[in-house]
Amino acid sequence: MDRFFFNTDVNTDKKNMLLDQDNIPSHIAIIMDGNGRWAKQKGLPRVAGHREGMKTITNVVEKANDIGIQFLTLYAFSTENWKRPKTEVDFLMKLPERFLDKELPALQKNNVKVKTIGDPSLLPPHTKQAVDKAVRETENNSGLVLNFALNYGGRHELVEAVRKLGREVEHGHLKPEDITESLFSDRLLTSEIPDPDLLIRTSGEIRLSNFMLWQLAYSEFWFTEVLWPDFNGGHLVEAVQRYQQRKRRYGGV
Ligand code: V07
Repeated sequence: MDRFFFNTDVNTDKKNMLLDQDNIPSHIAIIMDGNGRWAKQKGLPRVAGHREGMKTITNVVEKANDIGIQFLTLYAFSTENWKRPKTEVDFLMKLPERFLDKELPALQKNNVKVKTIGDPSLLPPHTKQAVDKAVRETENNSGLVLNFALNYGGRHELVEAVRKLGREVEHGHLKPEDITESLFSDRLLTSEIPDPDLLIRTSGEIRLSNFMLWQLAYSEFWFTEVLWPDFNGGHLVEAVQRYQQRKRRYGGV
C-alpha cells in the first residue's frame, strides 16, 4: 500500500487520485480530436472548438505536471491539415502565438520545456517565430517537456530518416549493415525523447492518423469518446489508471 499515493490537494481535482507512483508513464502522447464536433454540437463555428481546445491544453499540462509525467506530446497540426479551408488553417496558425502569449509565463514558472516535432518550413513566419521564441526561452528548464507536433506526419518523418541514412551511406560514413533500430531511432525527430508509454485519442475515432508510427510500436492505447474541449485532468488520471491496470496484468515482475 505504500506504493500508492492518495492525492488530497484541493487545487488539483475533485476526483480522488489513486495512482501507483512507481508506474507513472514517462511519456504520454495525445491526439486532440473532436474540437470541430464540439463546436458543431453547440451551433458554433469550428474555430470556436479549436479555441476551447487550447484551454484544455493548459489544464492537461497542469495535471500531467502534478502526477509526474516527464514528456507530453500533443498532435496540434498534421501534414494533412493543410487540406482544410484556408480560413480554418489561417486561424489554426495563429493558435501557437495565442497560446504562448497567454501561457508562456505560467510554463516558465512551472519549469516546463517547450519543444516541437514536425516540418517548420511550411509554417507562416509569425507562427514559426512564436514557437522558436518559446523553445529558446524554455530551453534551460528541467521540468515537463511539452512537445507540440506541428506540421507533423509520421510517414514524412520516416522518409526523412531514410534519406538522412542514405546520404550517410552515400558519403561512406555508414555501411548498410550498421543500420540498427537504435540508429534509425536516432535519425527521427524524437531522437531526444523516449517512445510514448501511453497514447490517448479523444472523440471516439480508433486510428493513428499518421501520428508517431515508429514510436508507438509498443505503447498502450487509450481511446475515449470525450471530445477534446471536454477533456480534463480527471480524464488524464483515468487514462493513467487504465494504463497502470494493464501494466500490472501483463507487465513482468
Ligand atoms: C492548436 C488547439 C488545441 C486543440 C487541437 C487543434 C487546435 C496549441 C498550439 C501550440 C502549438 C505550438 C506551440 C504552442 C502552442 C496549437 C495549433 C493548433 C496549430 F509551440 N494549441 N494549438 N497549435 N489547437
